[in-house]
Amino acid sequence: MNLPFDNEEYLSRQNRLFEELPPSTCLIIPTNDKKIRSNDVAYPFRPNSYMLYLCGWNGDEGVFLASNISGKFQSTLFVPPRDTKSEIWEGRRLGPEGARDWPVDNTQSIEDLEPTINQILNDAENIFHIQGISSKLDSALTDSREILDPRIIIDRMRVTKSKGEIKHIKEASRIGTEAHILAMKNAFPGIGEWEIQSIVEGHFMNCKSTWSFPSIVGGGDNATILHYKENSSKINNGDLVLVDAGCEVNGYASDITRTWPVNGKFTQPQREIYNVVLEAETAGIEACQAGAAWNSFHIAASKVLAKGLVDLGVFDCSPEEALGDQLDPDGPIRNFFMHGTGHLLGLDVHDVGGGRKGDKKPGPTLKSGMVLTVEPGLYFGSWRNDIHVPERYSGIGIRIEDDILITDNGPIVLTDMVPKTIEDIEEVVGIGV
Ligand SMILES: [Mn+2]
Repeated sequence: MNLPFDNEEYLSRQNRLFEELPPSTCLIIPTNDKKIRSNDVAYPFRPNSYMLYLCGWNGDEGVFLASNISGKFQSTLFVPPRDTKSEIWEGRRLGPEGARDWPVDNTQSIEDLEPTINQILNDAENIFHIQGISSKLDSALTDSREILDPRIIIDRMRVTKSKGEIKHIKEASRIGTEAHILAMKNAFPGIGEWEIQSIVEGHFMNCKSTWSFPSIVGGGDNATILHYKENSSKINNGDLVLVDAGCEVNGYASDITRTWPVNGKFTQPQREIYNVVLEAETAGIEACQAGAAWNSFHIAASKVLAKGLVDLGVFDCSPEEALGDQLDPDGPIRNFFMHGTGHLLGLDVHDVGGGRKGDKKPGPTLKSGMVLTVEPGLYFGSWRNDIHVPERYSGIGIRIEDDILITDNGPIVLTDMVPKTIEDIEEVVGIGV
């Protein structure tokens, strides 16, 4: 057995959660369902993050069940039973016997889950369960009373990372850093976006890691599509390429973006926009101070972008007018900067805890131990016909993204080894070809 954390860490998470749950509660956390890709082939399996967080079970079936009925805390992990016939095809199973080392009081066969749940539904007053993860469990629990959602509590716990969690995020940042540098070194005019993707993801795989989200590799205008996923165009001499890619270590993500000229030399207009985004990113990172409000780094970065675009003549107004007068900048700047400036990072690349545009919850006040991304960008899609796109910058899309650890002594950039200044980038691009 080789879990990413020692049992004490898992047990303390379970304890902290139950300290906030009412007495006579039964908590049921399933892992993700297997998903069919086509016919009888499944998509690569990714365990559910809440399951990983609470007990580390990473198998493709399993349910974590814990209760505090009559003041007695008890936890059980239900796992697939040993079954030679199935193991011949799908791989060896631990079975309940082999899973005994996991941070739970008991292990049982998943086949015993239903009778156990029925019993516990009788005994417990409150049922906490995350719906929408396992369709089987959702339907098994439909006829019971009101289902309560434990995520409000667990998400708050997940926002601040432990030393062990930070170690895994640092490792994901390190591998991601290497992958981005490899891509820069081996690029040349005419390279396919998919070839850059293969360099990046090949390195992830080489490091026994995997992507934390499908990699975005967009050359020229494709960089102006925020979640571009085709990665199927060749990148022309003179174009920039935006690479937004990160990997996962023990479930913990990195998320890095760099934008660079595929021929190793920025043009003057590219330079102008790049330096505005870089200055905005620097200001955003500087604003990541413990105690600051969640949107401080968004406002700091947006202010620099607005001023930069006014100075470049993109806006014929004051920076304040370009920014808009809301706390969450929503002025004309949003024509060219449409997304938030960052998000929490952890077991999910867009981690739980709030703060994303459209989230019901505002983001948390910044605190030591939080990890987040800072990623301002400017996008001048030549295909936009809803707004006026200045000719000089048409076809330029630039985003710069780093992973930031908040500490009481200021922000630490976990991905600061990826070249970022124009000088450093021009020195690296193409030197491996
Ligand atoms: Mn991101």
